[in-house]
Parts: sequence; structure tokens; C-alpha cells
Amino acid sequence: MSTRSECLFEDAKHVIPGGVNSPVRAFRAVERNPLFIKNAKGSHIFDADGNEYVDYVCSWGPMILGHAYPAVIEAVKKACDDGLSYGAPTEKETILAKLILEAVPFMDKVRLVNSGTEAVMSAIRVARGYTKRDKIIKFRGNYHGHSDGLLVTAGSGLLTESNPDSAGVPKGYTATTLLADYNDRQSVEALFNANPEEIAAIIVEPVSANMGVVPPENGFLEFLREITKKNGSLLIFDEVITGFRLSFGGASEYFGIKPDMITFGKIVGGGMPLAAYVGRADIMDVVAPVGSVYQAGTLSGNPIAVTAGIEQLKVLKNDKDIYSRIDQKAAELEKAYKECGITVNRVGSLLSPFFKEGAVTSYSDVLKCDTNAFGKYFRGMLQRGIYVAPSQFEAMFVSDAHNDEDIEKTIQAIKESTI
Ligand code: HOZ
Repeated sequence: MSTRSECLFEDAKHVIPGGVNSPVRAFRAVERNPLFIKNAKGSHIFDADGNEYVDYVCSWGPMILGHAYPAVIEAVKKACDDGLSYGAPTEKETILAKLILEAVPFMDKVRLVNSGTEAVMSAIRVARGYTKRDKIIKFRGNYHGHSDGLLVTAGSGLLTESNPDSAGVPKGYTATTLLADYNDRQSVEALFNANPEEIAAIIVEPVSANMGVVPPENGFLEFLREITKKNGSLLIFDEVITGFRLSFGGASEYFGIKPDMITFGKIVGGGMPLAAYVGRADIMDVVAPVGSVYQAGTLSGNPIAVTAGIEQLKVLKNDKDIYSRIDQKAAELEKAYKECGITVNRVGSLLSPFFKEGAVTSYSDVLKCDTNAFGKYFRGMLQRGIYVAPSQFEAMFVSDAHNDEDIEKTIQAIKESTI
């Protein structure tokens, strides 16, 4: 007999491509049907059949405080009474912008947009407008959303589908996207040597988290900072995942590096569709209406999304111990994987077990993973009430709502699912 999730999936497939609104949700890489979700609270998520799971997807990162966090929900409910969208500025947008700048005090200005994809696409346009150069460098396996120019050897759902590029992107759109290897300085140097005074920016996930979690090797981010400075190019940190997660100040604070621009998404919106790009004043002032780089949006700075973002960031700002708590819990999970002989990478509260012998430090290492073994582990975890990302190439997110009981249950499931 079919489950309710299976029936809902069948029904969805008639009207939505693949039955999902984002490919990785279809669970194809783990050879089973997806869960359809009914609701979530704290660290737990409930499917349409009433099954309960400890959730390490956490909406792919935003729910750092856990689901339905009371202060966020209350504020959002209250804001709804005042109307859902105006398409005009509100005071709250400035409040959120100032909160973001408190996290990255070396930055001056913020633009609010709706998704990480939009934030990165816009930041790159700004970098090109500012430097008056066309080319950018991205890293193989880094994922920066689904805008045309960035769907080149990208991670996340493209890796799940075993096809790191997308059809439908004309060659010309990606001709200015140069590819380097993450953690490989020579590959970056070679591109600067071959394209003198042509590179507008390097865009990088400071911790790669869309090919599974791959940390930057010692000195790699410093190297990117130096080489961009030397060549008059900008350094853009894509902190859609790491922002407000590795610390309140994100990866730039965590690693002590000051990029020229940062993109935020996920946590910054408290679970609502909100993202941002930030930069120094001289860079950001190329954006219209001050400058000539155009970027706009009816729902940009949406009052409900902004409210959720403000409330979540206020909690993170006022209780910085959250970061040591979530890191500690992630460290316990890391230890459990190691004890089971599984390779694991962890940075703060982001972690990934890798089904491959030996260290994983690069995109080429990631590609050697045994995705069938991952699928078996995933199904084992799910059967034991633990919901992790349905792909070898995504991160596990630990939240402040995960409690000791959740962690113990997860450790037990890891032991039983990795045999
Ligand atoms: N690109 C997201 C993970 N890195 C997937 C988002 C989703 O499916 O919700």
C-alpha cells in the first residue's frame, strides 16, 4: 500500500516537473520517494504520514534556531496584520541592513533581494560594473545558485544529477566564467596569468558546502585575498550557507579575511525568501539608483521576510554562545562518524560524511565517493528517524534546537546505518 507521501508525490508529478520545486528534493540520488512534509517544530520534522524525524536538513540551512522558533513566528504573525507587501521602502529594511553590517563591520552597504541566486547574480554584475571587466573565476564544485553564468561545473543538485552543467545555457553566457580548482592555488594563478587585467572577481564559497563540506586548506582564503588585491579584482565570499552560521560574522569573521563583497541567504531571512549582498560603499554605490548597475525587485525587502530576518539575527547576535553549542553538537556527530570508519569533514556546525577512503580536500576527491553506499546509509538513517540531506553532495546542518536526546539517537543511527 502506498504511503500518503507517495500519493502526494504521484499527484505532484502531474503538475510540477519531477513533482518538486527544486531537484535535490526528489530523492533520486538515494533511490526512494521523497517525504512530503506537513509541519516542523524545533529539531523535528513531520511528514504527511505522521512520521517524525530529527531534522539535519533544516531547510538547507536557514533554521539555525530550529523550526517555528517562537519569537520569529510571533513577529511574523504580527507583521502580517499590517499587509504582506508594499513595493515601497520601510524602516525595517534599514534595521535589518544595520544588523547585517554589525556582523560584517568592514562593509558599508547592503542590498536586500529574494534568494541566494539573486544575491550572487547581482553581486557579480556589480563587480563587473565596478571593475569594468567581464571575466570571473569560480571553483569547480562550488554552487552559487542557478543563474546562467554560474551553472558551470556547479555543485549541489547538479552533482546529484551527475551533470555539473545545465542544458539551456547558451555558450556565450558562460564564456566569461573561468574555472579553477578549490584549494589549488596554481589553478588560480594560471587564470590570472592568462587573463591579465580582465578578471572582475573571484567568487568562492569560503567553506565549500555544495559538494559536501570541504574546508579551505590553510592559507587558501588568504591567498585569494592577496591575488585579487594584486590584480585589481574583487573577492566575493558567497556566504549563503556560512553567513551567520560559522559565527555571527560568518566565514569572514571565522577565518579573519575581509572580502570586497559578501552574499548572504538562508539564515539572514529567518526561513523566509530573503537574501542580501553587501560591500564597501565605493563598490555598492555603482548600484542604481546611485550608479549605473541595474538591479530591482517587487518583493525585495518584503516586510514579512525582513521581520523574520531581524528576529532571527537578533537572537544570534544576543546569544553568541549558540555557536559554541551547535559546534559542540556537530563535533559529537563528527566523532561518531569517525568511530564508524567514515571520512567526515566538519567546519563549525556544518558537516558531511563522505563514503570514500581517505581525506576529501578537493572536487576530484568528492567525485570519487561511493554514492550507492551513501544511498544505503541515507535510507538506514531515515528508517531510524533521522532526516539528512538526500545527497552525498550536501551539508548536514546542526541547529540550536537539537538536544542531547536527538544527538544520542543520531549517533546510534549512524552506528547502525554505516555497517
Ligand atoms: N540548492 C540547495 C541545496 N544546496 C537545495 C535547496 C532546496 O532544494 O530546497
